[in-house]
Amino acid sequence: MNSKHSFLYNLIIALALLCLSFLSCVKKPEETKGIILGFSQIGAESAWRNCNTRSVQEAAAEAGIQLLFFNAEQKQENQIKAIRSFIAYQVDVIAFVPIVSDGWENVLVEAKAAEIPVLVCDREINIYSESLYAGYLGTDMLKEGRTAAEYLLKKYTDPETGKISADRRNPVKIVELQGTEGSAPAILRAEGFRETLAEHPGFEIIYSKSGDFLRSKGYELMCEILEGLQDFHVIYSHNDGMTLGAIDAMKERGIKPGEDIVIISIDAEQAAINALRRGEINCVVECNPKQGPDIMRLANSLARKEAIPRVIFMEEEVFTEWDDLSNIAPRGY
Ligand code: GZL
Repeated sequence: MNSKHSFLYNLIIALALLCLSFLSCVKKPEETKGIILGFSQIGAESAWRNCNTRSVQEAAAEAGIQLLFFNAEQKQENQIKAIRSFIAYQVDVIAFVPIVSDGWENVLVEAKAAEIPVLVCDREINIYSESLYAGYLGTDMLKEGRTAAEYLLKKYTDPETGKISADRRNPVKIVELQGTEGSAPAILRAEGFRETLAEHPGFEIIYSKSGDFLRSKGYELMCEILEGLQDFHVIYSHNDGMTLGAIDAMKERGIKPGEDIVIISIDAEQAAINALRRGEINCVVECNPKQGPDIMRLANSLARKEAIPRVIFMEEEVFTEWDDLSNIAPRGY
């Protein structure tokens, strides 16, 4: 980020804090009963993320919580700046979605020194001491990877014999579109997928690259793959945005997604469920973005100095080509 952008970002934070200070001075006493929650969101990279943001903002309003919300525009440095501003402003609780797993030690030591509890949301972090944050609320991404692999094993299992048709001589060749490098979803979805396939030598990941959870990059990677690779049988994509971009590239070349190539995707945004219903995706693993109400409940507990569970996973399910897809409720993202 160049110095001009950095200056602008700092200015935005300063102005937001100034406005909040002014508002908290002029608000009627009964309106300032709610706690002040500082929330650092990573950006707006996908429909999933935008729903996650809406969920946080709507739940804060519903709970009467004063939300100091900063969008980091996909930069960890902006998240660290925002958290430092929350500390300076002495918010009651800090919550953030760590864009990547590493690099949070220093700012979390500062929050601990300021005695402000921190809730890690959506993506997990790698840190030497769990005492530096109060707890994690998000989705079980290792399980999401395992679920994707379990679908694939079933897809290639002969229902009569129960035997898996893929073997070393006839391997199933897999292309993986990974999420943001260094992020918990990219790391854990890859790990869960691989560990589940590990004892089945007939499944080979022949290509794996990061599309940064972006539809545009999913399209670019698939163009690169289709122009370069010989043949492959499966796409395992870490989010629906990249999947939909890849499908665009396949259709431009007359390739039938879901028929010529088996497609497994994660998130379960509406567009992916619609593609599943059209037979263009074969399996959609849900990743639940509607974390706002739970975040507010936990923030209020932390503000009351109550302990919270170390890890809380959101409820989620999986939708496959074999299911009755008619009764899936509108996704809202
Ligand atoms: C997963 C979340 C991921 C989604 C993407 O919990 O962090 O980030 O799978 C989003 O769609 O961009």
